[in-house]
Amino acid sequence: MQPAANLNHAAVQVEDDRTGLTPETLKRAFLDNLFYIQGKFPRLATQHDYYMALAYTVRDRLLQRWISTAAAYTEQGSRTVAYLSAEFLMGPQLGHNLVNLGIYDIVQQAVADLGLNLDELMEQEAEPGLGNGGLGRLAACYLDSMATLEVPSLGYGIRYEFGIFRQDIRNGQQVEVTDKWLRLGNPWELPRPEWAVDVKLGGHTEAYTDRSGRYRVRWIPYQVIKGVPYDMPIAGYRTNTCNTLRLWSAQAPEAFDFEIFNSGDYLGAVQDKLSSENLSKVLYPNDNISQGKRLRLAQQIFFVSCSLQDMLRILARQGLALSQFSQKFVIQLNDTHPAVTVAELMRLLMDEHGLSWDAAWDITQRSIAYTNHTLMPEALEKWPVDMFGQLLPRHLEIIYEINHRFLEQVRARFPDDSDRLRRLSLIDESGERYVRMAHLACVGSFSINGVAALHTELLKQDVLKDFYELYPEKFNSKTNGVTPRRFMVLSNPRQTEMLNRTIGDTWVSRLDELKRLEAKAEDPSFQHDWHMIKQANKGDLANYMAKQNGLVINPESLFDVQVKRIHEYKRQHLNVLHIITLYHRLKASPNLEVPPRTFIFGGKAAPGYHVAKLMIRLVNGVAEVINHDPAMRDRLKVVFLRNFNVRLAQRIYPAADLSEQISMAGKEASGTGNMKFALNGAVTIGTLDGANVEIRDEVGAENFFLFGLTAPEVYALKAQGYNPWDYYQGDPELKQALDSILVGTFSRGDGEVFKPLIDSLLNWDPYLLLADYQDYVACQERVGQAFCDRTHWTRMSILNVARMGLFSSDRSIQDYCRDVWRTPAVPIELTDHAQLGE
Ligand code: T68
Repeated sequence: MQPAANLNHAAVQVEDDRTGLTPETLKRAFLDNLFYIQGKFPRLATQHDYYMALAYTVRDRLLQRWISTAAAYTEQGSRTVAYLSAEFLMGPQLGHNLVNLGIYDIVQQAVADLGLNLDELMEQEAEPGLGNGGLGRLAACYLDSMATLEVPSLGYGIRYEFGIFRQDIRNGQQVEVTDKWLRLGNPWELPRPEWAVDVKLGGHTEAYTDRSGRYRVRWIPYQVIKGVPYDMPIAGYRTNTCNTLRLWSAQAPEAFDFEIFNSGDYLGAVQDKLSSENLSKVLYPNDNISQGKRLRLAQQIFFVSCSLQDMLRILARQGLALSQFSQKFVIQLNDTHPAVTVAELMRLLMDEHGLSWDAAWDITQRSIAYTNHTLMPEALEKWPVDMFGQLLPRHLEIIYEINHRFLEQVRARFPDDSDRLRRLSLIDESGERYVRMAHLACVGSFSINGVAALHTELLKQDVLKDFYELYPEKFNSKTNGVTPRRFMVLSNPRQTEMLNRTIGDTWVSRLDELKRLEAKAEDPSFQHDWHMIKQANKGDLANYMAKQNGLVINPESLFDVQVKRIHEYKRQHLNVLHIITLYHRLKASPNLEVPPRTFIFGGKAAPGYHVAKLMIRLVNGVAEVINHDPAMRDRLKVVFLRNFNVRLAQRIYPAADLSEQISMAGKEASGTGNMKFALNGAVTIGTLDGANVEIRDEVGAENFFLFGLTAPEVYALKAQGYNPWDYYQGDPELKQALDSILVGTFSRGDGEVFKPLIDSLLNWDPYLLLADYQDYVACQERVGQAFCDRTHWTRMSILNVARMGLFSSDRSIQDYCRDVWRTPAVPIELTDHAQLGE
């Protein structure tokens, strides 16, 4: 796959069992770890034992970099990005670490020499699914890029005991199964109990005057919870840098164990202990919806407080003063989930470290930057003031004071504009009173960014309009990106090998170099090889679908793929309406000339989101009918792949011909799946939404299938009064498609099942499926025709890859470093710290 690592061992004399890279050393180390860590020998070992032994062998090879990196940052007091996120959707670690260390091939060889298969061992890993979708995966891509670009960074989040649920499909319906990813142990983490901190919850506050006569506030909490950090290594691609992802696990504080003795209420104390540990028990499985649950707010303050206390500890250990906080750290808030940072940093600086309001506010505002990820009103977090005050009485006081001072400023700038004050206030007082977390984030940050150009524009014009008028200088746009290490090198070895052969291998960390492929787009022999690679990848996915879904899939058919969270705004059901239409057309005209197609879906629905679950059921209902219709054999197939996660994503992108990015314009903040598909040679069918706009600009309009209303057209249509019924009555094919669902064609004759879904479309249709249907179906016809011209299609595929350089997460991170963080790179020298006296 790639040449052995350019491992900089200049400074390191020993090539021992924990660092050596010859096949002999690797094999010895592997067997040693199997024996001494797993306590197994080959005859008794399971595949999972072998996986663990290999994981420890690889981890050993990361540790020198990890420790050298930590030492360098400590010694140099390097400016560090603290990336705060409630989600890190890391995906499997083994393969990715092998790629970044540059030891994939040599380890594969060593493993094969032992009679084992690397792919099978990688399958043993339980993936850390500590995120829902795009937001969590973006955080993981950014960690990879920060390490690759040698940017000092610390990811901070929660070590959920249960990540995103596993999705099973029974009778066409989603069933959720808990994700016990830690059950067999996690070789990629090191617990650091010595750096545990306490987090307070509940109770009340008291005012007092300190010895110098100053007014102070003391918080008497109802409950204290201990946060224990677990560190994961984040290796850069072929650099010596190995940064840290620090995840907090909630535990009962030691005091509990002591009280158990004294109070005599042993079981009661154990109960309390269990309830403390509930805090980091489970990831909330909602994407783009805020539920307003107390436990969720408790999770947020828990990881935020732990992380800020950790930063203050690091600051002190490096001998820096509190006033230097914003020089040492820049805190990036990944959406509003960690927005309570603004109040907690104020509290720590004032109440625990004695700073004045003004000094604390100065530090806070200089240190925090906020990224918004959504335009969905239901995703904007707000907490009932009562609930907030019960859990965080001191933070509520601080937020009131921030609000008071903030509104004073607004009043000074916009006198007699009480409407504006109401709109800007950190407290929503229109009904039940709420704390608005996005407002807190905007006031407390020096930078506010959207995740694609269109998204940022819509934030300025709509969702955060008043803040834009107040602080235009804070606003900036940072178009998302994805890591080519995981989503090309690791997941698509065939395409990687061909790119390496054609343009060398430097594109992996300089993605614009893909441009050089353009010269090959017309070359017939290159086109042929390109096509064969796609076919081979499709063959692999076809085999997987045969095993998983028991279907015979023709790898020559057009693989038309939509994988992402299931959500009405993402419009998987628009895709389904097209499938049904095509089905009806083929039934009516069996000689219709269309290429055979395989429609592939994947994605999880939030467990409480009934319409999304119905959408899954609809896909499976349509699949059942079409896949069993002999007239559709070799023409249409519909597949729902269960349990879409990072590992499955890596199988799917390389095999896609067509990428479905069909959200209603103005709703998808950016999308990142769109980038992963195009980087793997899929052509996009999409609306002018999120980063689709920029992708189309880059790859060229002639290499992108555009359809649908634009964001301004969506606003206009809604303003003028949208009536879906008109479209239903006006288009016989659309009517036929909807009617067939309604009468039970795809639910074994049961006309009730999909009624809520169809009723909502006919009476309301908030995401304008019916308005976009005709244009979508027409666009799909053009897709079908284009696919039949293999040369033309292959050329589009090559040009898509060649022109996707902009969408590397390395470029996104460089933009953040330049415009927001001002963090210089810190190259790491490898030193041997495994010696006493150092
Ligand atoms: C996604 N947001 C955006 N949210 O939808 C997507 N929400 O357009 C964008 O590309 C991506 O962020 C990265 O910027 C999410 O994924 C959530 O997952 C989420 C989780 C909890 C609460 C609300």
